[in-house]
Amino acid sequence: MTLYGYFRSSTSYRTRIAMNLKGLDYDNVTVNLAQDEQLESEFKALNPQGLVPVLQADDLLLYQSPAILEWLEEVYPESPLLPKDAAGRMQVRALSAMIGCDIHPLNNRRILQYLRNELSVGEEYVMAWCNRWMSEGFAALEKRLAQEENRGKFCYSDRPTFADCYLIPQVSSARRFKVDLTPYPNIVEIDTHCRTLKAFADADPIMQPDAPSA
Ligand SMILES: N[C@@H](CCC(=O)N[C@@H](CS)C(=O)NCC(=O)O)C(=O)O
Repeated sequence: MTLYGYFRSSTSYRTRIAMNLKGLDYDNVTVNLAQDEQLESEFKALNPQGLVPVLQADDLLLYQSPAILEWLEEVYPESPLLPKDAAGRMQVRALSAMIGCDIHPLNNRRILQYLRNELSVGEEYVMAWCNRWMSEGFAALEKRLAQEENRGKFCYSDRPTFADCYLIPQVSSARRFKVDLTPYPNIVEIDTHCRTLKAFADADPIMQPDAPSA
């Protein structure tokens, strides 16, 4: 399989974590978002939305990371990333959607570039925008995690699920935008635990071939 992505893209990062947790091998193709390669016709032929990730699996071209994760779960059921019971699956998908639908899209590059370049919003206010939506999203997520009776070492139970694949990249992004994480002890605890695991560590942006060397 070939993953078209970018080292710092949260949606590529969540896909890498899921693939690593399932022990799947894949090649990386870099789509450099900093150089707007996602908008070039060559990439738009793969995904007319001009968004990474895209996963090529034989003659299948998969797009939209939530759909990619679901496909991986169906086709590679070993090391499941969803609980066995319907209520558990609902909970994991809901926690994932809190991040994937309601936090990440507001802070995506194209949104921030629009604020900067077309609305002439200064960097200080761009940071404030990101902080606002990440903090609000994390506050609700923290409450959910604190109340979740099935919370274990991970967001749900003692096994990693989709929710952890979504959470860890979003925490990375929050750190990059200097969001204060002290009000979210459950989130920080899960993040700290996940980062001790190879599947998560290998998916980290700094470990990717397109990451700038230190
Ligand atoms: N819902 C899509 C969102 C994909 C997405 O937003 N990708 C970002 C990187 S994390 C991107 O390609 N951004 C390019 C841009 O904003 O121009 C998914 O989950 O795959």
